[in-house]
Parts: sequence; C-alpha cells; structure tokens
Amino acid sequence: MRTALFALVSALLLGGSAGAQDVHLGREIARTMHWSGAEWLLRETRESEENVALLLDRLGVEPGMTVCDLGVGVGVHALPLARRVGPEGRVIGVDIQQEMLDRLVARAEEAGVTNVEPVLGGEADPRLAPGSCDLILLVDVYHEISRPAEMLAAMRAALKPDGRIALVEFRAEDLDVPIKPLHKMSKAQMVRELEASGLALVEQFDGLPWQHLMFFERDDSPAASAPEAIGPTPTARQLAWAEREYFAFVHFNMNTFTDVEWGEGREPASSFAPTALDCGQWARVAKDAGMSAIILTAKHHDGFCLWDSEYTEYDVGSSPWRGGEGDVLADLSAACREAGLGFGVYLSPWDRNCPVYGDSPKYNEYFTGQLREVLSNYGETCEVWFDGACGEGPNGKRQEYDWPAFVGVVRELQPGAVIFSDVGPDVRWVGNERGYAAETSWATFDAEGFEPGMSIPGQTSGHPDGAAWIPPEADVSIRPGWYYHLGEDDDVKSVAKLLDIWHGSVGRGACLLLNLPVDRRGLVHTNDVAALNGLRAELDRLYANDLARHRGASADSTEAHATSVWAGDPRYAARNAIDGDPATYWTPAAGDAAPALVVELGTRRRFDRIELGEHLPLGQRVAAFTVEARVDETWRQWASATTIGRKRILIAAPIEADAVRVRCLGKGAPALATLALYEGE
Ligand code: FUL
Repeated sequence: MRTALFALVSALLLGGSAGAQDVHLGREIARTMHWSGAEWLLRETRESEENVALLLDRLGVEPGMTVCDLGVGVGVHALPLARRVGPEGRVIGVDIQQEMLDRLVARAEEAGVTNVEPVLGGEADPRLAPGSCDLILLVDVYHEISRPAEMLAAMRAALKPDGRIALVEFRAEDLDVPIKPLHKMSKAQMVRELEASGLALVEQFDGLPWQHLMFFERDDSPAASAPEAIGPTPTARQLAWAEREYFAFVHFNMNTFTDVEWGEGREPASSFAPTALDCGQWARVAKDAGMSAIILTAKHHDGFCLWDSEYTEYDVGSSPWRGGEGDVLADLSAACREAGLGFGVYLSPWDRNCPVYGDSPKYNEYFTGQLREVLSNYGETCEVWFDGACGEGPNGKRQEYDWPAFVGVVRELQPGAVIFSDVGPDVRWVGNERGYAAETSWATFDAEGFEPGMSIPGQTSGHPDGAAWIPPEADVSIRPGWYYHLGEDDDVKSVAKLLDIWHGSVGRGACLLLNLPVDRRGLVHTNDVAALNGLRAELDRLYANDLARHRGASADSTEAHATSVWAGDPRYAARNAIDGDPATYWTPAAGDAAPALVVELGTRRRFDRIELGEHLPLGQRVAAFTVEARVDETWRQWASATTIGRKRILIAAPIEADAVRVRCLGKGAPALATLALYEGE
C-alpha cells in the first residue's frame, strides 16, 4: 500500500496523472473549441451516414412515453420521436443554446408536430422534473458535457423507476470512424463514468455504422449506496476531542509558589498559598479566547494534590489556602460547567513525594486510587492527560507503571474522556513542546508495543498505514515555562507567534493545547489575557469570511462541481464541501482515478489561504493534494501539500481567481467535508 500510495503522490505532485489514457476527454477538446470549428458538424451527409432511422428503431419507444432528447439541436431525432410517442406522449427537447431551441420550434411547427417541448438546460442541470422520463436520449453530446457528475445525477433523478438512458456516442476506439479526436471518449470511459454515478449498463447495440448505443438503468443496489471507511477510524470520544480543537492547559500547583518547573516533593504544603484564586476568571478568559476546555495539573511530579486526597497529606487540605478547606478541582469543574467548557485533568504518575513510589504494585494501587478520586467527584471529565515521566522511588527502584490498570479506571469512570499520553490510546503527544505538528500529519499511528515515556519514530508525523487512530495533540506554553515565574511576565508569546503556532498545529490537523501559567494570586495574568485576546481577534479577522461558502440560490453565491460523485448520490455531492456543515462531505466515485473538486466563485475573488477538512468517520485518506486557481480561463497551480486530516490550512501568495480546483490522491476516494477560502493579508 505504501509504495502504491507514494507513486500516486509523486505523480500528483509532479503534475502527472494516474490515468494518463483518460486525460484527453472529448469534452475538454470540445470546450476549448468553444462550440465552433468542428467542421464535421456542418457536413450535409452526416445524419444519413449515421443511420438515424436504425437508431430510432432500436430505442424501443412506444406510444404514450415521455422521452427527453438531451442536446436536441434542431430536432433530427426529436421530431421523428414525437411521432412515435404519439399524441398521448411527449418529447422534451433540452439544449443549452436558445438558438437551437428556436430552430427546433420552427421546424416542429413546419412539420405539424405539437408534442415537442423546448427546455433551455444549464451547464450542470438539464432542468428535468424528477421521476418524469421513460427514456433520456443523448446523441453525440455526452462527450461535450463539462460537468458529467452533476448532469448524470440530475438525469438519474429524472428517470421513472424503470426508465432508461440511451447513450449514443461515436466509437473513439474505431480507427474507421472519421471524426476523432473531437469524440475521443472510449466506451470504457463512458461506462465507468455512468456506473460511478449509480447507473448500470443493461444493454448495448453495436449495429450502428459509427456509434455505440448503450442503455443504462438506475443501479439501486446497496453496494452503490454508502462509501466505506478506509483504515482506522475515530471513536465517538475522539471525534468529540477533534471538535474541541483549541483548549487550555493550566499549570498551577506547588511549583507556582516555589518558582521551579519540577518540585522535589519536599516543599512544605504551607507554601501553597494563592491570595485570590478564582477559577471563574480562568474559565472566562478561556471562553473569551474561543477555547473549548481547560485541563489542570491536578498533581504534578512533586506529588502535591489540588484536591483533598485520602491517600496523602501532601495536598490542599494541609495548606493555608481557605483554611485547608479548598478544592481547586471542585472550583474549576464548576466554573467550566458554568461557562460551557470541558474539564480535564493532568495527573502525573511520577510522584516524588509518595513514600511507596518505586514499590511498583503498591504505588500502582495508590495511583489508581487517586485517579478514582479525581474521576469520581467532579462530574464529567473530557480528557485525562498522562505524563510519561518515570523515576526511582526512595527504595532506589524504578517504578513500573500498570498502564492497563490506569486506562481501565478512566474507561470505567469516565467513558467519554479521551486519554492522552505519548502513545495514546486516544490522543498522542505531538513529539515536541513547541506546539507544532508535522507538515505531513497522520492521525493513524502504530503504538503497539510502546508505553508512555518511550519515544517512537514518527511520533510527530504519525504513520500513513498505522494500525490505530491516535491523532496528535500539540502542547505549548504561552510563556517560556509551564509554571508561572516572576521573571517571565514580559516573555508572553506575541500574537504573531501564537498565530504561527495555531497554523502549525490546528492548521495541520492537530488540536492545540495552549498552556496558561496561572500566577501566585491564582489568576491568569493580564499579559497572558491580552495575548489570548489578540490571537482570538486575529483568527476572527482572518477566518470570518469564507469566500467559497455556498449561500443558497442567490446570484452572488458560489457553486461546486466535481469529476464524479459517489453513486451519483446527492448525499455525497460536491456542494457538501462548501455548505459550512462539517457533517456533510463530497466523495467521488470509487473508480475516479483523478478526482477533482471545483468551486466556482461566481466572480473574481482575491484570496491567500485555503482550509480543507476530511470527513474523519471514513478515515484519513488524502496523502497529497494540489490547489489550482483559474485565472483568465487558465488553471494555474497555486499550492500543494500532503495530508489534510481534520483541518488543513495552506497559506500561499495572494491570487485573484474565479474558481479553485482541488485534486486529491491517497487511500481510495477522498471524502472532503470542508473547502473554505479566505483573504487574510
Ligand atoms: C512534561 C512535564 O515534565 C512538564 O513539567 C510539563 O508538565 C509538560 C506538559 O509535560 O512532561
């Protein structure tokens, strides 16, 4: 799989195509000719050479039928068809050129035919009533349709349950057929496109002198109904985590008062003495910053507990804060609930205070007991953050953690919580404390045989064919230290730096866990608040106005189309990628070797960034993509990258274009939930 995948990827990045024989479609050539220059069209003898009468005989048309002649022209087929369906039947003549329809009407009047109805069709819509047609006939026009997926979906919907599409096209494979290359669409190519749109070839006739005649019916078999997931997929708790996107870490504990990053566990409990602790302020700050949750260091490596633990005296119960009656976890969980934020806990297994640390079974019992306290008494917990740090106990022995037991307690008491560690099981460390995910970033990961605390090759990027879904969470502090230090008030990261971190984490498919070192008062410092608000304002400014968003049927709205749509089913239509609803997505047909999504902006727009997102329940699929912009009717490559995942933001040189095209390659057909465009700078 890996080799095949990378062959595809390099083909895409080098501008090649996986299906080289498919590149020169008749419709592309026809489009460049702008409907003119095809001399054969003017040939007087054309219709007689093609044997229209034989074709009409083969169509099986009966009196009373409703037949659509799509691409009706001046009515060479429509007028005799009208006679065959008789006064009880009708022929709908669709064309996108009004002058053709005018000529059709004139010719019908001349011939005394009254049951032909002219309909002006659209580029992507034949404008046929759903369920109305017994037969849709396309004679030498399919190769010219620029948006076959949409047209096929509309045609499919227009058929009565037992209706048929009759496709007549010149035989491109046959050297004796004189009109190539305009009609360069092979039978295999046409069949593949129609099958991809949920139509099945049911009959064909090879007796026409130059043309194929193929009959298609709707294929409603269940196999054609839903795209299947590829590789590992997220659980419900992992999907909920992915939606949280951006949340706060709070490092606040004994170290806050002793000015160190790692305490030794010998600092007196009396040192813990916040003067104005207000978890409500933390929650308001996080909420205003657009964060979705707060994860607090309930116990760090020094072992001091921010709740009154039955397992130790080294906790808030022994501190002067609120006369030993306080409980920071109780305060924070209540504040989060009130603000509508998730509440999470960091609980360090490494405990430099605990006397039984190093006596492995005893400490494991101690730790699971504390875990039970933390996860039982504070309502719903959205994330449990396990640090992998490990040391020796007073007995001089290295502690061996019982990870399966720890995970078991979390699953038992907080089944909705994700478990974070270096290696998951739900969310993995991104491999650095700078807050950056990899350019190529997979949620799929091979953690089998590894434990927290071990380093794994591919920790940051993940593994393209990894066996489990363990996406990266990028953690970083807003200041140099995780904990508050008096000397760092002026070292809060700038808004520009935070924005860069945002693009390097959230913009590469990870979630961002941004640490706030709460100060000795027990408040988020005003400098940190200013930086957070600055980042929020920048994000709102940059990402408020999605230029690709489809806003209903208004004239200035955008529209999307694609090389194909899964089973021709509107549930997977191109527009789903621009409807602003992350639950809907576009997916092309399984056999589409070069899938592409096009967004028509309606008018020229200036943009410098694109946001893409995959529909994660179907797995992470895209291994490479390119973004092209259409400028003066010419497609120009504008940006390219590898993975997409939950969200991918690419920033490139500002460009003015009236459409964008995204081509994706990877594991199977892409499933794109989001395509958004923004003008930032
Ligand atoms: C690390 C710890 O050792 C640091 O003190 C900090 O808590 C960071 C988030 O995780 O492993």
